[in-house]
Amino acid sequence: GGGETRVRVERMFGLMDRFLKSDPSSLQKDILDHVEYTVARSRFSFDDFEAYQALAHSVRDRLIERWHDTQIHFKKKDPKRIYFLSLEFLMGRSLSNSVINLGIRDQYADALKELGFEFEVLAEQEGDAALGNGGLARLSACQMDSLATMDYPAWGYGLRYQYGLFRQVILDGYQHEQPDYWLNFGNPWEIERVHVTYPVKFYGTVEDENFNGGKRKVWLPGEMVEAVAYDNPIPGHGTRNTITLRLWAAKPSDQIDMESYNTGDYINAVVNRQRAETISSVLYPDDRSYQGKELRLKQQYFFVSASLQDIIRRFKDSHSNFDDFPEKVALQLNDTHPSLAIAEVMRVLVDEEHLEWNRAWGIVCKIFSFTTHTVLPEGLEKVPVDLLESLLPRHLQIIYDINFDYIEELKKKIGLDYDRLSRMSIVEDGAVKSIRMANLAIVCSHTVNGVSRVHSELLKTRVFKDFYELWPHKFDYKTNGVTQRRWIVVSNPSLSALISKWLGTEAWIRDVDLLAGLQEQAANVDLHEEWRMVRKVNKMRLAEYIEAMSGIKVSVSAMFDVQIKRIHEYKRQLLNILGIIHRYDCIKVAYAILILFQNMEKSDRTKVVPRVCIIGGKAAPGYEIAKKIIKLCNAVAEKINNDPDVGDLLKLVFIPDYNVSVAELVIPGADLSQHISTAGHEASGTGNMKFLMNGCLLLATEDGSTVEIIEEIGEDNMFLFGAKMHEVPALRVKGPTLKVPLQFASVVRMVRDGYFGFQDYFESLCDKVEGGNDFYLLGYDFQSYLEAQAAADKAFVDQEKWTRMSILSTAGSGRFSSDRTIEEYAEKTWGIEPCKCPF
Ligand code: CR6
Repeated sequence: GGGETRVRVERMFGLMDRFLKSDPSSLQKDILDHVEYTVARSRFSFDDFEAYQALAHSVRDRLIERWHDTQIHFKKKDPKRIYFLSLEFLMGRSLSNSVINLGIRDQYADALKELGFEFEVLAEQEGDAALGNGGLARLSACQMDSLATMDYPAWGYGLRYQYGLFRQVILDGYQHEQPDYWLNFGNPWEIERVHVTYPVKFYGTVEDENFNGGKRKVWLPGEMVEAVAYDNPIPGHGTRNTITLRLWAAKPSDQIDMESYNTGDYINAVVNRQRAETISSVLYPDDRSYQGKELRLKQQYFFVSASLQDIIRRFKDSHSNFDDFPEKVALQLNDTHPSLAIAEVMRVLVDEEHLEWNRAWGIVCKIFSFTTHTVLPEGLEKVPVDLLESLLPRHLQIIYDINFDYIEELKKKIGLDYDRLSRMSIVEDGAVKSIRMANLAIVCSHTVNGVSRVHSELLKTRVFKDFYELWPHKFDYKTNGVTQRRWIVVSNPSLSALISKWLGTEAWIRDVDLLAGLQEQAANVDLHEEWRMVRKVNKMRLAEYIEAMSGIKVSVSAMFDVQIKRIHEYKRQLLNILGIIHRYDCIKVAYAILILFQNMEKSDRTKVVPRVCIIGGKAAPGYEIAKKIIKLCNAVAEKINNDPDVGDLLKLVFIPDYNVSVAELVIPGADLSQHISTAGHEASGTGNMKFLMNGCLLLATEDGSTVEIIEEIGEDNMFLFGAKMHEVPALRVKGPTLKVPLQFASVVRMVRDGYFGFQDYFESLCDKVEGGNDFYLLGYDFQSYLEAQAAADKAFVDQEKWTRMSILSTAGSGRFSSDRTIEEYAEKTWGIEPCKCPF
């Protein structure tokens, strides 16, 4: 009876503390318990990795408490929720970030010290969760941190790939890809929800069925797999709120296979079932273009279908009328990758919930917002109709129906302009008939966001011009941002402490605009000294890493000049390398003069500002030119680093396997960083913001979000160069007739002539930038690039000036926090409000 239940509940409450304690001895006990019972090692004998595992589990326990409380609170309040659908999340490591956001980093460090362990050393044991390619995926991760910190009722949904982004291994200077089977050592940051599963269906046919005196469509699928939820708690900073990143893994379905099981070949039947798991096995490593592969489409539908079943189930728990759906649900499409969600919502509402088509359409039009991350029309996904028809026959019909109604409406508005109608159609009638996913997303979303102001301008005037003219109100932008929690507090603890000391508060960690307070101190000599000290310590840490990894010794008094990002022609790592060759050549000439005249004065050598050039990044496995750029970088490095004439004046280091953790180490140690894409090609860029926050000066073109950085810190505090965005199209038309400086021809000649070896291999690379083929304008921009580099050298010699510029960079970085981005999305696009879980 009721009495018995109460006794039981009281007993259960009595057994547990309300919250886990965070004093040193409680932490120590928890860690040792996990050594003994979770990791199953003896507390008298365990190594660093096992200590890390135990530590991680004790943090996880604390995350789970807050996460439970938050979920209960959300359920009780039932606010409008934002569901962030993304095929990629680049979370990196979780340990340091979690304890810092929970506010118990120092307690843990003290507790561990007494046990004979260093927190930092254990944190290094953790591998990266690399479930994404680059900027788009890390942006999703930063935004999750902001959503949690700002108490928004948010869910992230994605795929739990068994293989993250490939590991890059450099052999003889060439990139090789190795699989990243990251779950091998277990993942303490996820919670497997064996009971949160949904069936996902594929293939089959669509039939007509009699219904209420009419007909309706039923999809008879041919294959079914199970989606299993893995929840990753995302803690906010300075709040109890801890939200969920729910990643789906594919498992064979429990239901009896629709293909016959009774053929007698039991072993083969089981092996076939197991193939279901391939859907969530591997992340596509190409961030350039859509491949039209069936597996990719399966991944997209798999995660969309499971997420929507979950979202609709949650909605139905407390609502019975779908007309309330838009008041409770906002669906964010991170690029076009999840845009099948549109057709899936229509299918569920019409086919399963039996809403009328027009009523369902009215709901769909209110819930989706779409963010595009690309400038190139080639980058937009197009799904071949044949592929869609076989994999998702009902969805194809729905898309055709949406398109039919939309085109009829469109004709009324713009008349029978067939060119325009066909450009704007969701269906492309080309050589391969296909579905334009971006058009689908634009037609069905209430808002289309770009990722920086200039990106949005390009969308409105070029990529989506037709749509902008039709629906100007739909188009907006939210300039990207990055989280200062990870990119300053976690990765640069000494700068973080320095900032708090000089601002007299730690409040900037949640309210980053306060960083502007550093401006008034930018000339303070005491701050200068401490600032330089912090930067030097970070450079030493980076120098140690470089030596451990490559054997190259670098001097910390040299300028550390960094370009780390995916390797792409438009990002122009090649321009950087050619600039380095030029610098090398100048040093050689100066050396020759020195020998000739035996006179230091006559030689420019003393004027050379020593540099350590650092380049890192992965090339998509099928991207030949990008791979050649990596090889060229390593070939040039080999030559320069072993040239006794050069010594400490110039070093070139290629950092292998660039990922989030490497970025956390490199960014705080950089003096100068390069963001040198051909103007008009980088939709936003987010690396520039991370360097800016860390007081690294930028050498950059006026592209993407850099344009807005200039507005914040002023062009005097950075080194700008290159053709402007509006000049680029005309320059391209001029192509072969463009004047290219002599120095450019001469460095390319050196590569062509085999000065760095591998003459044949590099030929096609040289062809890409000469003879009128220089699409990315390396030759045209070379002169102004060298001038910007010279300006950086000059500024670096004046350390006082440099330090002031560095402080002003950090001070001006507040606008580039993902907190600001998320607040804009919440208010302007999603219409959601904070829902704070009480302590
Ligand atoms: N490659 C853009 O190219 C932007 C990020 C995040 C990118 C980059 O400029 O900062 O998205 N685009 O918005 C895509 O991934 C399609 C990127 O990371």
